[in-house]
Amino acid sequence: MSVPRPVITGALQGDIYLNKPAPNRLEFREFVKDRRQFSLYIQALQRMQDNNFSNDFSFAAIGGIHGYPFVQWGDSGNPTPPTDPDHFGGYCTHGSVVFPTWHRPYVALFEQELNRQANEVVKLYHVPDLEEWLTVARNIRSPFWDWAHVPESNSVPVEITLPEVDIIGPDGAPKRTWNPLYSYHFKPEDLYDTFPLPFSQWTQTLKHPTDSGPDAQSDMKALNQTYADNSSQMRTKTYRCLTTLTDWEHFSNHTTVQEPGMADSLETLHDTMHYEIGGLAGVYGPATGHMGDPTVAGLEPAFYLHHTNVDRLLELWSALNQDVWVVPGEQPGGTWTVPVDGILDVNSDLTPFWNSQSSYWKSSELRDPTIFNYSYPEFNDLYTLPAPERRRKLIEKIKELYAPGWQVPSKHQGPDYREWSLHIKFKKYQLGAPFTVLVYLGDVYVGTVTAFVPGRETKCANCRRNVGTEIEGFVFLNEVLFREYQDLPSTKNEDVLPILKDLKFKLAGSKPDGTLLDIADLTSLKIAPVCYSYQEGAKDELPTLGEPEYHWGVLEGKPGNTPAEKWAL
Ligand SMILES: [Cu+2]
Repeated sequence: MSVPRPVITGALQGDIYLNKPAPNRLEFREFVKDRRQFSLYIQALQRMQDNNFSNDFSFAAIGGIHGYPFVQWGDSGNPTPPTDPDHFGGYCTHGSVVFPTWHRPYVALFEQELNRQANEVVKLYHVPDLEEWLTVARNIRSPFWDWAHVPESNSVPVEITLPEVDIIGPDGAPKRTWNPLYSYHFKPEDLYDTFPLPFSQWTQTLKHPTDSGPDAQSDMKALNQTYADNSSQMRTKTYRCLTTLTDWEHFSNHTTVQEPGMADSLETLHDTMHYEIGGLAGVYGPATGHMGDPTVAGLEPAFYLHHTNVDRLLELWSALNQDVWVVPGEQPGGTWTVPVDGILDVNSDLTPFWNSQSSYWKSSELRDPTIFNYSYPEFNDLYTLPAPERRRKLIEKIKELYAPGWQVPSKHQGPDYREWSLHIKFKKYQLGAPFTVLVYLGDVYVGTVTAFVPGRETKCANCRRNVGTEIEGFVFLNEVLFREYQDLPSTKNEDVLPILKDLKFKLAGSKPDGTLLDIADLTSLKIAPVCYSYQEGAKDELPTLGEPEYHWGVLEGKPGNTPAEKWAL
């Protein structure tokens, strides 16, 4: 071995605090308010993007770990890609029990280089307040975009939509510069021309492409519209995920679990945000952007704002479920180093993330993010509290952040109150393309469940062995019921079931030849309305859910209608 292997340490610099074990990763909209911090972040990201693919710590090389160009990173695994056409050629693990823990060192790797570059950039500064700049540089961490915390503007952070941004330059004067969050511009050595169509013809990453031709641009209006239409549902989904799931199988990934969990997994929430940021052909625009396809998503700069937040949600959930961590499970489709359907557990190597010259990080070592020298602000001041009090404070914070923004009308409150949702399942590889199932009540859009899967022309070409892999998610109905049916007498079966006859389902996404997908194409779709009694509880208590009652077969004549006996198959 001639060149040392890249070892993931997390950010190397950072100060010691009394109220937290390591510097905070900050919410992006808070993060940008510190102009020094934002200026260093933008320039650090520019330098990462300027670096060449041959540098393991360049933006392109880090992004390429996730999927394309399907090459070895950091001397991990075979030097050549898997030859089996059923075998996925990236290192990322989706649909498996290590989805949350694999992405933890991945974001830490990004953050490690971001912090290092920020500390290089600050050396160029010759300003009177240099001490403050140096402090900011040492403590800079990868910010998270808390997409479930909906701002009054109901829009995405403006900084990801602008081609240029204003920063403070090394001489202390304002400076306008190109925005590395707007897109990543490919270099020939990134091998982007080996990506499948339409990605091979695009010289930069796109969010909601204006078309599938070579001149496509990002349509930021479509991005904001998609976010706005989904934000309230995503907030409800995030709240239900954090407060109702209590085991790793349901929480960690989107693959169907026999016993229903009543909320989206962390990965399912994450999948829909990939669609919201990248776009899928058919709803707001005509083409799928990079974030919508896992083989190229790691090259979109907003990926890291999103995945830092996914890591934070993992931390919030883990703090409420301290005895729960990775359980054994399969890796459908395999990865660069994991065989198809290989069994993974808490001691599996999270390749390609070296923790020394000869060993990899394992999920068992990654329970506490302090190991990568970062923390989250929700935990500040809680570290020294006794466990029960710490838990109560955390629940209170989660409720403040995510308890649904809509109110249960007073006439519906009480012991008879029921929550309604749709349990949605489908085979994720059935259409050979990423897609999302859209739910409407009458003509009112309600929510979606997304298949964040590679397009057919990728190396996971046929995925025949995993063609049966089923994923699941939920769409919550009470908000739209209360808003659109104000005369609704109660949330009991006899009052709600007749309304569900107004449900409509559509599909967004396109075939490799560009033609739009239709809901009728998704023959594996199964949809069942489900309800349960629901009590919110005190501000520092988790909600209580009653036994779920499934209403199979009531969507007669609609896509996905499934009789009870076919549901589990
Ligand atoms: Cu992702």
